[in-house]
Amino acid sequence: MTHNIHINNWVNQIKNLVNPNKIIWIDGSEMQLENLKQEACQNNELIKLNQDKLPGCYLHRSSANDVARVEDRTFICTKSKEIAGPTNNWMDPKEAYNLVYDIAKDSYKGKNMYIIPYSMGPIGSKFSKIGIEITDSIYVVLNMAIMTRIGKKVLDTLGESNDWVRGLHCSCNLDEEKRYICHFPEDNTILSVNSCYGGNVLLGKKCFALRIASFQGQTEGWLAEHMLILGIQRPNKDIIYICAAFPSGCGKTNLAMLIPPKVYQEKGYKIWCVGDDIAWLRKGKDGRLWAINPENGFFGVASGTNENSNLNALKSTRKDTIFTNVAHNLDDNTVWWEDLDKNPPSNAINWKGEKWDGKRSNEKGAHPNSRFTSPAKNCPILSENFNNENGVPISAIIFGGRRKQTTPIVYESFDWNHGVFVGSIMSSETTAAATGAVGVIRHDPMAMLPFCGYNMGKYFKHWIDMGKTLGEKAPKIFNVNWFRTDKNGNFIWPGFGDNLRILDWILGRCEDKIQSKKTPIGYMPFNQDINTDGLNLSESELNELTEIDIDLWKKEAEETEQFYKKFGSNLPKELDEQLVLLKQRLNIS
Ligand code: GTP
Ligand code: SPV
Ligand code: MN
Repeated sequence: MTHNIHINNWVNQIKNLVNPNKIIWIDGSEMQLENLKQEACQNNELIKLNQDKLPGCYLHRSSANDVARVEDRTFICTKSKEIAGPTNNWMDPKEAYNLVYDIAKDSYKGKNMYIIPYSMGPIGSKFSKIGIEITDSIYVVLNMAIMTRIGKKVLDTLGESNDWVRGLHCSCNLDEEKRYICHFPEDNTILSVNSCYGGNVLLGKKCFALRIASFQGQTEGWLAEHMLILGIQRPNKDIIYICAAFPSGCGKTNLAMLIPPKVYQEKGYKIWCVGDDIAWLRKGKDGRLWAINPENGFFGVASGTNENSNLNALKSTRKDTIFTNVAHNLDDNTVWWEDLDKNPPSNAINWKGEKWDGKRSNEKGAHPNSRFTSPAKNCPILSENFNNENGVPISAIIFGGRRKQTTPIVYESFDWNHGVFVGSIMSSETTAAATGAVGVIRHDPMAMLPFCGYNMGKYFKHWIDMGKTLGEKAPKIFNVNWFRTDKNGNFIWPGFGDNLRILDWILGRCEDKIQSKKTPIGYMPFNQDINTDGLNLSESELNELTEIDIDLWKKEAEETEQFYKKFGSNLPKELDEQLVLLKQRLNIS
């Protein structure tokens, strides 16, 4: 399908390795995708759902041992361990190629080899980058067709160039012990074996658009971040765009598609979604920071998504969507997940493929990390700038995590370097998006711990340098926490749509319209500046949300000091200085 000699050589090399039955180039045509859906239904890889209620929708169940990203089996394979840094698993590239090629050898025997040309970002935009993924899984092809821009036109745009990312995925036999997700940022290559799940195998997403792209961004002067992008429209004002980095399962999709509370709707507030997971950020011609969403769809958490929490996300899933690991309602051939509504189906199959009575069973019908893959164009509030090849200008960057204590609902950094510090000291509870224990607090700087493709000390320095490049035009940096709990363990803040009340304060600060309180950790709102109209939130609850417990923060500073030690001389001096300043403000001698 292409004359590009680099691609054809690589395809040949991989063909000889994996030994497929047949090679199929994915051209992006509706007909080809339709045929693949039919074939997947015949193989039981997909189940066709009720086409009246859910047109174009399918259900997929992954293997029970393969339901989330595997961070302990994800590797950055660079010449030296130091390039990968202390927060990544590292493997010597030669060793990694040998190991993975050995597993991949002949693994396509009797199977088809699908070649997917895809673009991260609008095809042809100077912000965009191209990848080729080879896979033996129709499920992967169909998901990539939703999540990225695919097909022949991508190859036409690439022409003879060798500037593209190689990605090989082999399902093999889903052996956990032989599962490897290996990245070779020095040769723009990704190898993924023995998984068929989301972030492990949709190689355009976390593997390319974050791990490889963050490495590219460091050398080329831009940032690849685990961030949503949204626009906020207020009456008689220009739309303001912001980015927010929260760890996996901590509310990006929900914030990106937020529905304003009634009092805000009445005033004319509207939210426009540009992206829900990944942002590529660069300095624009006007000197400001501009962002594009490199993806073309949403791979969102299904569990918990409902009419009240996120109607826009729910609506996005009503057509042309692939559901993974949700419950199958046999009565009407639709899907169900926990908290979709209060009426679980009795006659159903759970995510494991077992008979399941939702009214009686104590087990969950959907996996907590069950997902929907929906085209971005389904989103009722998709921004008109979604396909804009220049992206959108960013006025504020927000960091945030899932913390029961310590971190207040919102605070603002004193300046860019302090903002980088605020991002670097982020900690958050782990969620079901990755295998391993859930609810464990860990450091997750900028929500990039599992996704930074190089030494995080150098990554912090790159952030500091971006601030220097942007100067006066740099966005303000904030931190939020929707997840503070009371003594009974209940969330104090209502969250979801009401998060707009906090965004509103943030915009006021960006416009220098609202006064703030200076605290040891940053600028904070006065209670009267948080609009609580229509909320059932007492003054004392608001005080709890904005409380700074100095003892807990002293612990936080000590923790940070320990964490920073990992980076040795790669930690930029600016962050060391920020830590000293924080300790001074907290009166730690
Ligand atoms: P990934 O796709 O894994 O990157 O996750 P995400 O960051 O997009 O998180 P998502 O918006 O899917 O939310 C994950 C979980 O957090 C869901 O169960 C939501 O119901 C819950 N959640 C999201 N926003 C809020 C909030 O404001 N308050 C509370 N209490 N829960 C929230
Ligand atoms: C995440 O875990 O942050 C996700 C899902 O967005 S995955 O694509 O599996 O990485
Ligand atoms: Mn994510």
